[in-house]
Amino acid sequence: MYKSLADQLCRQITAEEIVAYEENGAHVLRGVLPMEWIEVMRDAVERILNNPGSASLEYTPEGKKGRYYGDFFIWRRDPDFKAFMKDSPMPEIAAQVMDATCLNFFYDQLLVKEPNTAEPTPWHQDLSYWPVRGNQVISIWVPFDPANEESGVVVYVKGSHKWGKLYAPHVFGDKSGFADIYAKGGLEPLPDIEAERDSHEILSWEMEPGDVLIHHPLTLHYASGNKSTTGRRRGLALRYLGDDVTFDCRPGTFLENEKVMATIPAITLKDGEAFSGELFPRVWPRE
Ligand SMILES: O=C(O)CCC(=O)C(=O)O
Repeated sequence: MYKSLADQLCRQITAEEIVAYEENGAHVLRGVLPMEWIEVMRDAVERILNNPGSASLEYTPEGKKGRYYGDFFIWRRDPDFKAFMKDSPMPEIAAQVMDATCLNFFYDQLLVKEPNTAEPTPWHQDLSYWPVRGNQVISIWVPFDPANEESGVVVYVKGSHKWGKLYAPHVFGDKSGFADIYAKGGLEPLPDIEAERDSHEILSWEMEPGDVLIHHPLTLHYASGNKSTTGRRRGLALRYLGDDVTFDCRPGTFLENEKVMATIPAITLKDGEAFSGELFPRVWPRE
């Protein structure tokens, strides 16, 4: 048990919650994470913000107000991030929701929006960016501050994971310059969901620390900038892979993103192989 912190959920996940996730492609789980983990991770997030990693991106253009900070694979350099993905209740959430017998960890992604940050997270499906095939894939989004209309909740197009579509990735921020990589995938462009929002059923939940969001990798989602003048919005997404997931070496994924790839060891998996090894460790069942 890491630093004597609980590895147990604060409560069991209900069958209704799992059905809601399966039907809608996203759901909120209220009050599942012990506050002691939130406190450890708030300090850990500050360490990363003060010492950005080489894969990190500042999505807010220089000279503009606020800060939208993104970072990836942080667990590989920070022991608290590592413990959080492995020894906290997080893997149990993924295993229960997907009914998975085994889980490998894919990666963590920090998404911090400081007060007065205009830049949104654009509409996207996570799977578009990933060299992944399979259905037992889940993202768990954890807020370390209250997330609300003002500070920027994650919003979802209900049921979009069942549309049978994999759209082209959408570039995050103006500066990331990955548009030509993503174009290689030859995927259908994403419709302008923001312009046609009224024609979709949008799901969103205001959240408190201790709550988490779960979403399927094909569910379309978005989050506004942080309009609050005082409230921070620090979020962390953990991605877990279950039993049916294999490596997909199609073009146009983050495998071609030099900034991310420079921070991790070379991926030696072959197309169709299960994720494994030091980079994608087995985290469930627990050791
Ligand atoms: O935190 C955000 O702004 C968006 C989160 C997100 O896109 C994700 O977790 O996949």
